[in-house]
Amino acid sequence: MKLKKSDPQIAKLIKLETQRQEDSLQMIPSENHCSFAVREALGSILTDKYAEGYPSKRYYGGNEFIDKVENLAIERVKKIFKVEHVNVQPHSGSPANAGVYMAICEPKDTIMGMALQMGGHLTHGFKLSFSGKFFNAVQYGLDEKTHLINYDEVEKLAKEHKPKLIWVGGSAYPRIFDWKKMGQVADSVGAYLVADIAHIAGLIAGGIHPSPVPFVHIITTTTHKTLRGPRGGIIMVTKKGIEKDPDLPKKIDKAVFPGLQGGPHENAIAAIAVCIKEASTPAFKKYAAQVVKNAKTLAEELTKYGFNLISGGTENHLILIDLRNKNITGADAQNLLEKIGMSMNKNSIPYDPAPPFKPSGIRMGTPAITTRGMKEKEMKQIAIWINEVISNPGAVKKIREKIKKFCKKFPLPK
Ligand code: DSN
Repeated sequence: MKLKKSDPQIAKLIKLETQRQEDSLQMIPSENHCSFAVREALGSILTDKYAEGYPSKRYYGGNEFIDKVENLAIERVKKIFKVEHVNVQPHSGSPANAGVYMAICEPKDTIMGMALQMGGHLTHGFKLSFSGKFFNAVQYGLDEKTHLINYDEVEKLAKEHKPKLIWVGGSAYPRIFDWKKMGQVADSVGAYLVADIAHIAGLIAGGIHPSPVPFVHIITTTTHKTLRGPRGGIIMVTKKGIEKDPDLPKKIDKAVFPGLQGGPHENAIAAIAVCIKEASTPAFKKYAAQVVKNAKTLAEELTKYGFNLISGGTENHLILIDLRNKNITGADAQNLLEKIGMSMNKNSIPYDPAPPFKPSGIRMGTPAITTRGMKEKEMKQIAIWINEVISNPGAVKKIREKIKKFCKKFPLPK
């Protein structure tokens, strides 16, 4: 039975959310619009199947076709990222990162990651997350002037604390990571180096961002951000990882199942396979390059209007703005921009004097608006509207109407 008939309330809410996405600009940098094909796989009958275990080693029968799906997903990920071992079962990014801890750490081990407030992720050692509670988490940050990772501090802290694991990656860092430097630091203290590429996986797959593969032992990612797939997580082991510990692939698989999860979501795994096939096309390479071109254009335009960009700009898909010279908090800017039809998120800036719930910054990104076909010309227009409404909140109604019309020219993927 169709949803509209069986559950009209939910059907209506889905319709409203579809309309919201169509009529406004999704500029949260961790969001995207996946293809209809990805959604078709995600909504398929594969959701009905239990498949605890791994291909050819399941604890349930009836997995003849499921094994083929999971193997295809694994092979496609191996090929696109050029890695030796892949686990596509983590339900999302945090479970993938938990899998890494479970595979190589014991409770109370020392680990290192970039502080959340500096642009890192909750699971890289933030005190309220499991990673900060169960491990001795040492946090590194950014240079106060340049807002670039303070690699000297990373090296000093690593030498002092001798962590077992070091994370490199983040959620609000607009610059390219120096994978090589991080690799040298980790090697100098014998630590595992894990690249969390959740935000930039699509840029790496599209060949527009350098790959961490030669320098790290493990890579984790989500699949729904720049990679433009379903919500999901992946753990990869590189050649360097296997050279450090030949049992690493086995340890990772054992950590994910039975360590952390039961049955994998094979519908999501099928959708991951579809998204990786899409990400292997020339069209996706063009998309990834356009995401960065768009972010750079938007950054330049906003700078012209006097916005103060963390690190002075961007090299990837995201922009982090210090709003203090505009006399508005990140929370108020988020609400105001939402009213004109731009969805972004309030965000702490490095060394933010304001509390996390009312931080001084706003974070925005170009993955979803680029999927809709927007290019440099549209970024210039978006910057005009951002500047206009922040300078004059009275213009909300007028700009909202314009953005609704503008959105109609850029339909969501069907
Ligand atoms: N929640 C994600 C983000 O918005 O960046 C990180 O996991």
